Amino acid sequence: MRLSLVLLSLFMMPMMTVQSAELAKPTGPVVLTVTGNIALTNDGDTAIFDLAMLDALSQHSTTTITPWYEGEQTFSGTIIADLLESLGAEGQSLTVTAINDYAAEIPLADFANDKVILASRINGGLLSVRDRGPLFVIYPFDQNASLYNEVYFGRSVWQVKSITVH
Ligand SMILES: Nc1nc2c(c(=O)[nH]1)N[C@H]1C(S)=C(S)[C@@H](COP(=O)(O)O)O[C@H]1N2
Ligand SMILES: [Mo]
Repeated sequence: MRLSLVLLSLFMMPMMTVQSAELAKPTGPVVLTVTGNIALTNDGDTAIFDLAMLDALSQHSTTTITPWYEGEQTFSGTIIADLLESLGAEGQSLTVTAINDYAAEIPLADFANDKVILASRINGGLLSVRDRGPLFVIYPFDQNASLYNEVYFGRSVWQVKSITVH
């Protein structure tokens, strides 16, 4: 009896591993596609997210001056480091691509040094595409003055649609 239980659990283990490598599927419109070196997927070898899935990950708010809006604004959304960790992402950098196909290369070190978010909200309301949404990479410029320059502005991709980990 005990032996058969041990054998059963040994047999089940690889199945459980396979199952845990599956990410829930989006039920709403897909707002983000993540590809590349990730361990968890839900659509072939990619991970696709609706807004509810992004909202279910750790959230953070940053109140800051930016070059794109008048005065201080409060941005909130998913902490990119936590999004990457939740997918078992590994590598050196991200390529973040926008709806208009603008793309920027972001070293993963940026996410270890500062709480960079994939903002979905501005002052509590959804970022519309017209307002550079639905997702905008926001650095905490007001927390770290060394971010307020062209290098990080260029990595501040708005209207984000996909991320590749490599
Ligand atoms: N979607 C998108 N994000 C983008 C860009 C772009 O062209 N498209 N340009 C980047 C660069 S290189 C910079 S310096 C800033 C420029 O913002 P601005 O065009 O409002 O000055 O946004 C960054 N984010
Ligand atoms: Mo730029």
